[in-house]
Amino acid sequence: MNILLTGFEPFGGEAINPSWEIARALQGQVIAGATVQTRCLPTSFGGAPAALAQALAQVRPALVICLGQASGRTEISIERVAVNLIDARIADNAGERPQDVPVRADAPAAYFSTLPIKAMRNGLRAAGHPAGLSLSAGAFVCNQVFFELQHQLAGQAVKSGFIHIPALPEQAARSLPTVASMSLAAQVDAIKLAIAIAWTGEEELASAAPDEGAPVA
Ligand code: PCA
Repeated sequence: MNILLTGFEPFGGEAINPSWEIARALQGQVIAGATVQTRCLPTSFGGAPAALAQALAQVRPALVICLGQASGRTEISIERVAVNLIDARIADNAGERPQDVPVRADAPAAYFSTLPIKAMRNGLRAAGHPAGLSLSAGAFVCNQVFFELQHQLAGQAVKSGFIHIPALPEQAARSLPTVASMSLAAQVDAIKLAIAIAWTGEEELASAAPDEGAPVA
């Protein structure tokens, strides 16, 4: 059994993207009998969907979690919904900045995560990791990949979804105004636990959702 865990290339002028650093750190780990296989996706609208499709075909995962950085988020941010919209506020790594176009013209307006998101949030919090649910993955490459992921796996019995992660302390130290941050070690621990809950856990449907969903990527 394989678990696919993806991260992204650095983007927006950064030299590092913690989403890929986390994935790299977990490559090959065995979690409850399943092996974590990782891929680094290009932060470009033109390149990311094909790279994701290739990763799905090669790894044939039973669970997929895609990671992306959203500087400014204050917590491990488990995305609920991918929208069929691209509206880039900055250029991607290929210099493209598409605006007000669908991810796929022939697809629904949105897809929900099929991960046990509340069980993941509750489990992370119980273990001491700041975590929450998010109602928007933004309209940049992360949302595109999340939408593509859910579209490409629609109708299959493969749980899949997206998690945004905050800045690293060294990134926050360079940003003005400063933003919330979490060390790479803490992020790795949190994502490892999130994978374990997603892989083995059931959804906690009745669990209350505190106020969540405000910040976007
Ligand atoms: N974050 C961007 C794209 C790549 C990444 O790590 C986003 O939130 O869309």
